[in-house]
Amino acid sequence: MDNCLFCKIIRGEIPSTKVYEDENVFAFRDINPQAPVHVLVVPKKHYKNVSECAAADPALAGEILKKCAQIAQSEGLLGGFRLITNNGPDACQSVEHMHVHILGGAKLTDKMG
Ligand code: DGP
Repeated sequence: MDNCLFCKIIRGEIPSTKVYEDENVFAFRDINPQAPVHVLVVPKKHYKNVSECAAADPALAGEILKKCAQIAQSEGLLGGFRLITNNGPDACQSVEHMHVHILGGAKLTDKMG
């Protein structure tokens, strides 16, 4: 996707603070962190949201969850962490490239919506 922000980050055309990369997955720090640790985990292949990714490639969707757990561990989030994926306008998804937020590093609020 030529004009997708996260595709540009994956290609290195826009700088980011990379946390993890492999053949299928890229992870980087959120530009506007909502917690002491705030990492975005994205598939390298462009899917607009988790609904599209899970329908087209459920193995990749599962792999992303596995990588989220591994990254949370490597970030030292031993006391717990939260995964969020905003899917569509009612969830205020602002970047239409599937991504999972990893939030942690402090006691998070119990309010999620
Ligand atoms: P969402 O609202 O779920 O679509 O989250 C999109 C996130 O992307 C938001 O938390 C801010 C982050 N973000 C937007 N632009 C950039 C950028 O250029 N670099 C980085 N690292 N993060 C960005």
